[in-house]
Amino acid sequence: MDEHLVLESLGSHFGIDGKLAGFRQTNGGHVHDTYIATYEFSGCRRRYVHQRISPVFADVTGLMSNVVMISSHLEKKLAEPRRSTPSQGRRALRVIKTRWGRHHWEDPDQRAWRTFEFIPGAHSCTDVDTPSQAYEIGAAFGNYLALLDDLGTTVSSNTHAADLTARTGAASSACATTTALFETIPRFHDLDRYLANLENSVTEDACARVTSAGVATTLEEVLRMRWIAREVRKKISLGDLASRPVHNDCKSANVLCDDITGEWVCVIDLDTTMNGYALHDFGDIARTAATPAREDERDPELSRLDLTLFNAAARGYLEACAHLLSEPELDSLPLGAIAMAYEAAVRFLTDFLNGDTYFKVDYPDHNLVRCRAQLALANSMIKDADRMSAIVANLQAC
Ligand code: GN1
Ligand code: MG
Repeated sequence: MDEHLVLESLGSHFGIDGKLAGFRQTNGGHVHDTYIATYEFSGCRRRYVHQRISPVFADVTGLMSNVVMISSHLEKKLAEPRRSTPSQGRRALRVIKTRWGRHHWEDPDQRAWRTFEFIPGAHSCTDVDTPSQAYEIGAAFGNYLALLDDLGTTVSSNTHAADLTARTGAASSACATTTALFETIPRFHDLDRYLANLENSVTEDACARVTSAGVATTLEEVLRMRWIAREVRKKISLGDLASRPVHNDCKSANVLCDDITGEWVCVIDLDTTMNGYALHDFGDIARTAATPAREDERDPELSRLDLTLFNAAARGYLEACAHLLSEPELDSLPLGAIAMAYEAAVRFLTDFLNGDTYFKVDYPDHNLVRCRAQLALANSMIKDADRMSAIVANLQAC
């Protein structure tokens, strides 16, 4: 069905009474399609975010039960009067239900759509140029981890349990203490899995791209760096890293910052929040907020770690959550930075070889460009690994 016709009908499915005045697509996010729609209600205008959910999420009911559970938990926590974190102006995402009380709606082509309240006066922090911006990104995600720390102890029989019950048909009483987050994408940060996928893609070479210009050199470099996967596996197999609710996609663009003060307002894109390791969250913060280069920078000289930005981002993160992290977790954070830049490189190269079926691209070799930028960043982080460790050690001592 034509996308515009679907967009025009969304207001009626999501119980938005006003008249649609217009919509625009945003360019944030590599997997979902996101639109900001304006509705008119007797002379007033109100905006909503409509999102078409990517098919990479196989179970939308499970996904949305997580999103609703997390956002209502965050809303409650941010409203607590005695929070040590100033929560004025801080917000949680609000999901708009369909007219039938569900959290998503399927269009005639079985594509799932959801709707959020629009958060005015804030922007997504795609570009990070200053230490104060880097600090806010770190602080937003550090607070996210801290706010979710008691998710397991405060949520009991709730929407999540009810949704899962509806889906699985399980007796609802059995879910009274269900708190585990639904696993929206299994083995999401398993580098070995991503490397195995890459090897399959090389063997299949579905789009005859393996022999295209320069690909062999990039592929060799990626494979030479697979020791990073071994290091992460080793660290995790020691068994002393806590598995806790983490965001799992802590890129700077997933933080909304106030248009005037620049302070973080809201963490968005909760879709991959699952039990996992702090090193992956911290790693993505460093990958996106500790370099002024964009994820798809063409000049490898520019895709490098900036230690001033790193220090600021790490400070923001650790001020908010270091008290919850164990010594081994804190020690693992710099490896997380290297691992996440490398993981992104592996995934972008795989998708390039597969013909760009997972990440949206703006031009034909976009995923290859992204891969090379992330490789350059990973290499720069490897060179500065000791400095990153010293910064983390120094900040945790504060
Ligand atoms: C994807 O969709 P977006 O842009 O929030 C991806 C992340 C990657 C990121 C790279 C579900 O996130 O894992 O790190 O691109 N999300 C999924 O920018 O695969
Ligand atoms: Mg995401």
